[in-house]
Amino acid sequence: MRELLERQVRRAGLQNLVVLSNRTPYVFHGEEGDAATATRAVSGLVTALEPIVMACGGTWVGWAGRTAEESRLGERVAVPAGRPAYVVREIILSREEYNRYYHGCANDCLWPLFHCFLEKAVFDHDSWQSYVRVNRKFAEAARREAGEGALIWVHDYHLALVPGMLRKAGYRGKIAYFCHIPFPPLEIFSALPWGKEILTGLLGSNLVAFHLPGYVENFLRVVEKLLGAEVSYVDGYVRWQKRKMHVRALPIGIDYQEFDELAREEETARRAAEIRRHVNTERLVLSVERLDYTKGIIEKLQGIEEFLARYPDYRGRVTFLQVAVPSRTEVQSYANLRSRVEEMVGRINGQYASGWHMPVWYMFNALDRRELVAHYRAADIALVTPLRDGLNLVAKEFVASRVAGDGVLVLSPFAGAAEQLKGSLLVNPYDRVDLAGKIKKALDMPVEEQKIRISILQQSVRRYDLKWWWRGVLSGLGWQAEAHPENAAGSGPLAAGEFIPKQRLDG
Ligand code: GDG
Repeated sequence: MRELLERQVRRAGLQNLVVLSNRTPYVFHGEEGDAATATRAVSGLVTALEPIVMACGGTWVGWAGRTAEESRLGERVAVPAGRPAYVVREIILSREEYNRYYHGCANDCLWPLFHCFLEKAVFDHDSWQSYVRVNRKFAEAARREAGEGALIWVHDYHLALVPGMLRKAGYRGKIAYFCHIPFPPLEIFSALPWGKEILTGLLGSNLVAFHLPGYVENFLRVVEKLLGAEVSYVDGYVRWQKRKMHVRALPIGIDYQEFDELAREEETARRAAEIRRHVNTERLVLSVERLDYTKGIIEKLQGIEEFLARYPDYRGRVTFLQVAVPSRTEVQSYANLRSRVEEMVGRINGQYASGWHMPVWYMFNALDRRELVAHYRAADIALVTPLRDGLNLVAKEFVASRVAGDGVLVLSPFAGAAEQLKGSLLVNPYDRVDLAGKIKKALDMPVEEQKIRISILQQSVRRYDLKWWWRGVLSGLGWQAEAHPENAAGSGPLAAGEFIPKQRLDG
């Protein structure tokens, strides 16, 4: 994988990669930015991007978890400790910026709005001003890091103004922007008081990319209506202020080989067997996600409760294991969500535990990578039921880790990944009766059918992997990128339908 990514970079003539995201993959602790004592950030963005930055080298600009009285540029640290592959350029936020830019604007306004939870979005003008200031700091840091032939690659909704700011400051090199979350329809986006500023910011890029064709269409429509720009839905571009920007749908892939190999290791198999012995159950149903309202954990627990009420034969035989990764823990509404989840787990266990059997096991922490893959292997079923999710990598990782070829993926159609993962069992996460029914269907599914479905899913996840995605980014920027025989499909303007396998099984 690494060699191939490196070859693609050489072929494109890319000399320096500067990645910008709100958070870096490392969280620094204490006074000094020290790679040896840093901890890892858990997020889909980090999982997806880090293998590329490890292979290409370059600089990753972002917040590494430290705040101070005054914001400033922090450390420049080569990571990982002992075998450095790239540099983290730390931005230290002031406490005010942390509260306003990060929580007030990014978490409380843009995150709910882009996920279509309009009623949760808070529009605070002071927070917006802070967002503008922090975006400027990121833009300045990026300019300092980028030399000749560089690509500045900006990620996610926290930094939407950066491309436009770079252009305004006279930067002429290539800029790409990737949005990891959904892009909302015009009717929702129009509620944002600073919508035009966000669009102007994004259009500083040469390439703006989203996971799905539907998000691309929403974006083009918004640009057309709010800015009056010329757009092409067929060829995927925007013409505006004498510049042409390409807009693509490029759903992120995972490093399939890494998950496959890790899952096959003896140590992982041994650990998976150990997990099964500990849980001591006939059937194990797994969920893994950050504790966030978009992930639908409450609704899923309601479905589990309904399942146990409706199908008494399964009581004492099925265990649901919920791994909830701590996220935005200092935000009151997230703390409230955690209390509600824990209260529901307690209630379900209180009602349905029998003997030593607990129907729901719950963990509020992150697992390390091997442990995560061991859990993917140990489970019979993965329940991935977000209310709305840009893509969802957990679903893909579960599929890649099923090295015995069995298992069932129960998936919400509101996860972007559902467009690619056609062998999954689709469920409406808002409907507890459907959830209960699909859990039963998954438990009753014959192994032969499981194997057909997993094999279809694996073909798709393997083919549209991380290399495919990176090649799509490079070619979207007009660079020749080397195809790999395994995933040689091109990436058209909207890539619509291209990544949807022909074989289908009904959910
Ligand atoms: C955003 C978008 C989009 C989870 N628990 C543990 C752990 N993880 C890793 C998984 C996976 C990642 O975190 C989660 O990625 P998701 O894609 O599921 O979700 P978000 O964090 O919300 O990601 C999402 C993604 O960006 C990429 O564009 O798909 O829609 O919301 O990789 O493996 N990793 C470890 N221990 C855990 O306990 N080590």
